[in-house]
Amino acid sequence: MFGENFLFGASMAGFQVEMGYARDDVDPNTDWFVWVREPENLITGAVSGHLPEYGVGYWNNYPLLHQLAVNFGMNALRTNVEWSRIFPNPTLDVQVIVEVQDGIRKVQINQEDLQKLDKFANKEAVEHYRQIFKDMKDRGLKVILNLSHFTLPLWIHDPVSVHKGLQTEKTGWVNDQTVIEFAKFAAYVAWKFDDLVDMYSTMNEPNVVSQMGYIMSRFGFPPSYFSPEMYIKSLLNQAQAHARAYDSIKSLSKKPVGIIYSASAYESVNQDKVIEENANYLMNYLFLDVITSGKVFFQERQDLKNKVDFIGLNYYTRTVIDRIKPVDFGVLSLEWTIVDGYGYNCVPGGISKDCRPVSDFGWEIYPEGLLKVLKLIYNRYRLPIIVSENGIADSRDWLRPYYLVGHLYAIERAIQEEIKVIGYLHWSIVDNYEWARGYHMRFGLAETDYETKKLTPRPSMFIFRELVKNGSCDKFYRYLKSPYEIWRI
Ligand code: PGI
Repeated sequence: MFGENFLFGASMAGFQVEMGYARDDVDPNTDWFVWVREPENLITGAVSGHLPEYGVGYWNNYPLLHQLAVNFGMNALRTNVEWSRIFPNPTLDVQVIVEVQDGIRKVQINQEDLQKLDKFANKEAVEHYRQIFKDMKDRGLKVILNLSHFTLPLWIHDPVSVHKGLQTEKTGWVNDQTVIEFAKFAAYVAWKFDDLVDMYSTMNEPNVVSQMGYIMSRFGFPPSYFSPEMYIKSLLNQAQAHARAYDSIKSLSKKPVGIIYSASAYESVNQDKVIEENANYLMNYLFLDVITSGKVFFQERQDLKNKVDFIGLNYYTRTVIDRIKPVDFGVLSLEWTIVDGYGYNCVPGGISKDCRPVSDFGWEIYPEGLLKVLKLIYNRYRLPIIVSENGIADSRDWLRPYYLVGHLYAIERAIQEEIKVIGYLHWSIVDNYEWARGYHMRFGLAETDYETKKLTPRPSMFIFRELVKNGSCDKFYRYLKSPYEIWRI
């Protein structure tokens, strides 16, 4: 049983759903907006050629989407405020007190600073977001508000210059100043929206932002510039930005503040515990360790300690690894690599090397991995966990019913084992703009007709509603035996 207060809902991100009518809903001021129409990226195929302004149109049709959530048993929705909409222009001139000593230890933002920030803010956007969150609340939905989901304002990040190796100050999370600006933004958001918010998270998947930005260009993320130094720097700056934003929000709000983190189950091809532990540490723990224990490599930072009230866990699939001769990247050395044919690295629509079904994106279905990761993360941090993303690109809704039941079953098992899982947010409620892959990937419980903006529930959305109503997967156990035995332990 999931329990009475269990949060059942869906997650979205501003950039992926807001635009749709190519009119008053367009926000041209993010790195991603520029990135997906950059000629070089279009020619190399790094991006799809689809444009976000022909998307879901949530900026205007949010009541429709909120009602859809309510109709299908949801009691919570997660989205984010786009930093670029609130502050389309630099906030650098609002000078605040900053304590720097081997890192940014404190950013103090007082009432006067907030008043100053108010002058820089786009009031229309603030008011519009307030209407959106008020509508959520009016319909009885909990508002889980995230502050940063992949996009950065253009005045902070010029992804094309970074990609080309040109000289620029606008290096996003690599620049220390971004930490300070983010703390200001966080304070401003808490100041303006706190009465409408139930839970905050500071950022979505900082690990993915760094990994896709500076190590792996396969997913077409900005700035796609290979640099292990920038990878580490951007990761540590996001940890600092999280901690400073946590402080900012806490100075104005009593609501819980967490972080959303993408974790995967790392499994080696031949039970090599050493590399599994190694990969787990680097990919799953390192970042969360910094903001819980304050340990940054060999240093201890009191100012980064105990800065999370809950962990939002995004889980999609596992990662299978194998040992290699250590590769030296200067700042880090790796003795494992990812094996094709499993996890995120499968043939779209095929089956994995383990004979498990694979999504349209090429991601293997592996729900046992969610139970594994929940155990690992809970045992290490002892913080409440909300599964803040989980879903599948499946335009035919052919595998989603099994995916859904498999993963909710994993959560039910975790709860039985006294792991504190407080909610499940599906990715996503409707099809939306899948970053570099545009509209090709359909992650919605409901189908989006991008021409008419009509949202049509898929069969799995009805299953979702049944699961919520029953408060358990009991009625759907037979789904675990198909297709190809989705649950094996
Ligand atoms: O791909 C589906 C979703 C995105 O639409 C969300 O914005 C993002 O938070 N998703 C999957 C992941 N993260 C998100 C898992 C990690 C990942 C990110 C990018 C894996 C490959 C590429």
